[in-house]
Amino acid sequence: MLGTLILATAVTPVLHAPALPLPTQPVGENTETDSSPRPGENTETDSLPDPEPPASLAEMLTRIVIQPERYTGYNRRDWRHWTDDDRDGLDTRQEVLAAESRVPAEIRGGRVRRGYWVSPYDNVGTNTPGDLDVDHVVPLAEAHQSGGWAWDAATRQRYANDLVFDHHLIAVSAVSNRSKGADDPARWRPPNIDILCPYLVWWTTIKVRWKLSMDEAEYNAISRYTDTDCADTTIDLDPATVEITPVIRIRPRYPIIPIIPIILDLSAIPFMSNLTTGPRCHPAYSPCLPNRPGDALNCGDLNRSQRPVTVKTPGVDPYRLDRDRNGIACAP
Ligand SMILES: [Ca+2]
Ligand SMILES: [Ca+2]
Repeated sequence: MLGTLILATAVTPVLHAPALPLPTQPVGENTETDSSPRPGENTETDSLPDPEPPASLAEMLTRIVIQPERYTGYNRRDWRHWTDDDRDGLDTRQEVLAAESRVPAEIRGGRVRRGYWVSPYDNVGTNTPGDLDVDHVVPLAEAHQSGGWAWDAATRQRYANDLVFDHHLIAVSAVSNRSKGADDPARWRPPNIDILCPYLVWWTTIKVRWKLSMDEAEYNAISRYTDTDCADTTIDLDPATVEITPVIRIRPRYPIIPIIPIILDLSAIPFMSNLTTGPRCHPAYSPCLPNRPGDALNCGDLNRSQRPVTVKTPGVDPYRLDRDRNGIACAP
């Protein structure tokens, strides 16, 4: 990855993880199992100047706009990820795995087959890529609700595949990533205490780079560490921000329905029928999950209040959340 951002601490290095024994089990081939603000409100923060490196966490936070987040309209499919932008045969996930392996990664057929990784969230080591998720440190759902809702498709794709900042995407144990879900630091922080300050700096840096806002609880959860635990954690930022292309489009979200003087049965009109009878919550799940056509939701899109998910009827699981088919999915 192109490392233009460097994490440093003035007193105690905090980025390294304790040495762990190398797992000794053989690595089988192909073991990888991929595993609000009001509408129209502008979240752009173009007026902010780029920070001068190095910046402390407290300084980084001064560049953040605090405002309510927008919890509607997110669809993971709008954020095209795992592209191969440099056309070298490795998609973004494979690029991250190859870059973060602590030994030279074995690559065949466009996939990383073997290496050695230590998941920073929980200090778990593995040489099996299938044990790992490549995590968006600021999840796609969080990016959507804190400003990405206004971006065009190309900007979302660049965000979803950002390899410029080394800590935008990181390889972590699938278990730790599932516990994180789409939570921000108000609700989830890594269990490995050694990585807490770097994590908060990565999180804040990503929000600054991509001009994303924070909600008040999120901001407060991070700022409580700025003068104590993380006071000495700094980051070099050069360059700071990326180009954001908002969707510049002023037109109604739904087709304009001509005014009909007398409508006795709205369900006779297909579009109106959807509006009047379509359930907001997907009928297969409890608690309420958004009702979207197709496979358009995964556990990483859910907030803590939405997990665990109960599959009401065994086997009826359109989003394929319940991998072990026990009726409970996305357990924290
Ligand atoms: Ca590539
Ligand atoms: Ca948030």
